[in-house]
Amino acid sequence: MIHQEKPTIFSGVQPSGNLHLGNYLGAISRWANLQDKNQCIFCVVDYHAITIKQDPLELKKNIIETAKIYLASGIDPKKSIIFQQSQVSEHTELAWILNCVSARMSDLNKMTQYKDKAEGNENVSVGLFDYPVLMASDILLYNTDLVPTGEDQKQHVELSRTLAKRFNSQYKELFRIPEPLIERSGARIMGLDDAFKKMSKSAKSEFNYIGLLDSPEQARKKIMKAVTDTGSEIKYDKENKPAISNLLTIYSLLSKKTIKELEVDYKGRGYGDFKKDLAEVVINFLSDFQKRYNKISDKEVVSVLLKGKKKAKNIAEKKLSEVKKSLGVL
Ligand code: AQP
Repeated sequence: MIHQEKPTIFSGVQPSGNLHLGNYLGAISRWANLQDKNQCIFCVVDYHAITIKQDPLELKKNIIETAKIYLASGIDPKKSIIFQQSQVSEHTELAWILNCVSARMSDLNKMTQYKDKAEGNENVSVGLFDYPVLMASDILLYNTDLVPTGEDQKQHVELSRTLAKRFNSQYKELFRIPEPLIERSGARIMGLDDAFKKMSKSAKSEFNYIGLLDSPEQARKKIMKAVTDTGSEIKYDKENKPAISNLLTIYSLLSKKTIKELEVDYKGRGYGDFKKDLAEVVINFLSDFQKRYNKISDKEVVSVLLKGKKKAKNIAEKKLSEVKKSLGVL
């Protein structure tokens, strides 16, 4: 049995640029509230980002930007460990071991995110296919209890559970079985240009997402151009009004008004009025967020990541050596 005082939380975001409201509302904004009652570990998962081609200079900039977004969102390095995945080599080492002893082709063939990203193209990297195994090793190295994520990552957390159970039953009870932590609201923010697909950094059009670093003009333009549904009623109805339901969710989460209150406020008013007000709410949020973001220097971020690396490595090394012993390679 592994004893720990506080539950351990692990989560991460890929530094693939253009972090958006979906990443914020579905994941990062929830993290700060978890810091007091849990041991929190937040990772900039750069080795996940390279499953898709990245420009080296852009990637370097995006790693700093992502960690800065964590800090601007209230993640406190005195309470939580913040680090860069590639700097703790135990992640890739454990991924290889899990690839060999726990993961099966049939498991990975079921992963819907791979299917969405590969879009039937066989000429994609093996890393893109194997991404969920690296994610499992990220989680399992730290005795994680809970993984706060958006809904799109639920299947990957479930795979982590399967891989951990297989290893534990075949070798030794070394891995804690993690649970996904998914909030009801905001877990799947949809694209502004297509309410049937999730908001995504790698979307083909910038009108799909509101970037956390977008200017007020960009944000306003994107909201005003957002797709709407037939009819003119402002009503939450995911089945028949997916676009307005998505905009209502964003409005509610950023304004702290309930969806019911918003429906009452906008009764008898059209989409135009609603979008104008939503644009203001989003711009206010971005302005506050960016004020905090702009106060943080790159130097400060580098120092936070270095300190975080030492703490993370300390935990990861111990777990990996136990794994290696049980495999017979140490
Ligand atoms: N649209 C979304 N709504 C709610 N949560 C979301 N997340 C992502 N998109 C939404 C959550 O954000 C966290 C970080 O995601 P990621 O960077 O690891 O990659 P992703 O899930 O693949 O997100 P993107 O934005 O679609 O990135 P790209 O386009 O680079 O793949 C996760 O917790 C995720 O659930």
